[in-house]
Amino acid sequence: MTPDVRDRVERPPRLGAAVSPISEATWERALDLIAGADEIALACHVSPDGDALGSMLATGFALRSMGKRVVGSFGDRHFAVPRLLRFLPGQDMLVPPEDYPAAPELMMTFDSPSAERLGLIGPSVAAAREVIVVDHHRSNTGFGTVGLVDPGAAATAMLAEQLIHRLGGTLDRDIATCLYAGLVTDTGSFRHSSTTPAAHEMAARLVATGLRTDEIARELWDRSPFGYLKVLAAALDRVELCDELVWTYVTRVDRAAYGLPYSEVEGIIDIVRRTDEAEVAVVLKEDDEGAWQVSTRSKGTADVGALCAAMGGGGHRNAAGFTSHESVDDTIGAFRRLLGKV
Ligand SMILES: [Mn+2]
Repeated sequence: MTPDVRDRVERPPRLGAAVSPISEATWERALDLIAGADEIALACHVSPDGDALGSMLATGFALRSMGKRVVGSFGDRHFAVPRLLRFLPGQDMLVPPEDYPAAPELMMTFDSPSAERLGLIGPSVAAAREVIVVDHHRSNTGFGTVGLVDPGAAATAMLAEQLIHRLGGTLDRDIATCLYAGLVTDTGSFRHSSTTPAAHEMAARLVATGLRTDEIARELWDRSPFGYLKVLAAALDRVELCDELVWTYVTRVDRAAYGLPYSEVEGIIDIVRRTDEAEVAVVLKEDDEGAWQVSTRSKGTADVGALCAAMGGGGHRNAAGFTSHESVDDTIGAFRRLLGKV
């Protein structure tokens, strides 16, 4: 943590949108609640990605440095940090859902568009005295008592940085690593259309702390156990292309043969979606309970966020998902009808 890094954040960081929908009064309300709390319960969405976990842990570091007691969690039935996020610092803040406060005085949620997306710890939202929601999903339901929600932000990490700045926190290497993981996850390493000048400016502030961008990239994208290649091969062997829709699926039997946890197959969509002939890509991933977690991606014409919302899920225009308890054929059939490609 060098002194000149602090100088660099004196000017408030810019958010994604030209005009932030978050009023100064709302920021003040959030800061007041945090100032008055001794213990703060943090939460992020189930099966956390880099943005969810990174934003939560970064904020946790800042709150701890203010002397707050902090716990964080996400409500997965099998509570485990996805392997590719285990390099993130601050994991000693995490507690499993069964140890999470049932009725926190102050709760803060990260990257979750609804209380339901918090999974097993979702009920704490209704029981908490105050809930500060930090999120950038357009589909955010408006839950909680204070909404730090800006759909123009490329990542929740941008809102977390803003919050940390307003709390008077310093961007040290731990905080920067967590925020950077969020920023690069949600911008697809600055490839997605959500990548704004503000996103690059934020990256510059984070990289200036001396974090290792090469090591973070390797942890997030460039490593996997051998079994992943075999499961990927099975998924690609089944891939189908019809009417600008490319899709495939991964079963829990595929994964069990190589002891591969569910979280390892999240990235298969990024390989399938590269198909030139397809406008929309879909990967159905069977979780350990036998439900299908469906990832969808669009190149821009189709609004998969809206389609997934109609299927009971949600997300962004170009990247969204939903859960299905129907068969693969019925699920893809229903999706294709919504897409108008049947
Ligand atoms: Mn996000």
